[in-house]
Amino acid sequence: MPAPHSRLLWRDVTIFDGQQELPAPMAVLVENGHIAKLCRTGALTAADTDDARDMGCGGVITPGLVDCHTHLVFGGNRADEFALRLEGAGYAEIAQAGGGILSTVRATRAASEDELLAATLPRLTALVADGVTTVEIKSGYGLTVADELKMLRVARRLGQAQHGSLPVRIVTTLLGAHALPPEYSDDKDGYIRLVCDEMIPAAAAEGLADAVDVFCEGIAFSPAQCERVFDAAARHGLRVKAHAEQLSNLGGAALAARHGALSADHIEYLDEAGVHAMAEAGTVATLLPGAYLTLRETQLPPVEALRRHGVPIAIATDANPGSSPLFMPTLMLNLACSLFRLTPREALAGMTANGARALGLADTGRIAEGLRADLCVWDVARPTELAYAVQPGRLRQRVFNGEITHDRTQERRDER
Ligand code: DI6
Ligand code: FE
Repeated sequence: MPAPHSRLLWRDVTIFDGQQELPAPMAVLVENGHIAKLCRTGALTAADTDDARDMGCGGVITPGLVDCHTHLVFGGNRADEFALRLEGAGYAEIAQAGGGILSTVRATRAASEDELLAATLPRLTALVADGVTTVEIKSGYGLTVADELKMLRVARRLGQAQHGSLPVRIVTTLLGAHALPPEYSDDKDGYIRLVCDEMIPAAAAEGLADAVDVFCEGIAFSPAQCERVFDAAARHGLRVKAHAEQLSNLGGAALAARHGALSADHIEYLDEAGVHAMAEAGTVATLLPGAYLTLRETQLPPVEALRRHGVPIAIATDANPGSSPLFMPTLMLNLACSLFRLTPREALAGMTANGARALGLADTGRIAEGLRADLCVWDVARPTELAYAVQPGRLRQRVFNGEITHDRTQERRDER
């Protein structure tokens, strides 16, 4: 590890600031965990360069990637279900037969907090190695008060400065209303009461959840049930989000928007009225091309309408054992373009500035003076290349909260 240094300087770089590419050549100065200066290289003063460590020239600097929708903590895996689907079984069909999400629930309940932590670390490591500096992690495979809190505790521990944690910021979301657990198989409303009256208050009391999510779908919960969850979240001062319009159109995104949701996610089946409601509320549209690909969806999200109404679009992995066992954020940049026809600029904004917005974070996801220094330096000439080619190994340097956590140029120097 290179020694920490208080002033870090990059020159003659191309910047993608979270929304757009800035005309090169630019310089970035990081000091005390923040972006102290962003200017043309030629505009640097002696005071800027004095005593600053030279971090190199060339390449592209983007904000650290923000993966705003993951289910990273889970027990077991669903490779068998993957094989079943290849033999023709459907995702909803498997779920209704007690497999799918519920098979992960069984494995997650059976695992201890330490076991879940150990299982999650390599997945989180993969995201971090691909440039992620902020990741949202949902619960939703416990479905009892104790097991949901266990999952959230694991997520919190992964990001806290202690042995076994990684240099990444973790935002947690309580997804108690993800699936109906078998104990409540003929009492959906009873389970929703448990979520509202016990899970949300307990997670809030322990400070374990930053937001509350629901799965609004025929195979999960109705809009009326989701609304009860949103009301309970509001009573505990928690922002909401929703898995909505993934397999059908129930109006879940518009409902979430009316409750001030940070984001509505998936939204392949979203209609114009839903897009309008999201625009009115400033709710981010989080598109999840990994789930679309894995489930071989054919209904495309309404990208053109989202653009027309000015709804910010985020892109995330949805990393989970069932519908998106894909732990590679930069792949999502490519898939968002190839499958959803986003432009490379939109895809990059989706994993930086708009991803941060989907989490309610204003201090990361963008490169601007005064913001937290969460940055990636890539061995490419133009930002577009990051979405164009799926090519691991291009992350030259990673800066988390002003500290270098990964530096290939240093490794090369050390080898000599
Ligand atoms: N939609 C999804 O894509 C994930 N959850 C959800 O509500 C899938 C979770 C899983 O299949 O395990
Ligand atoms: Fe999801």
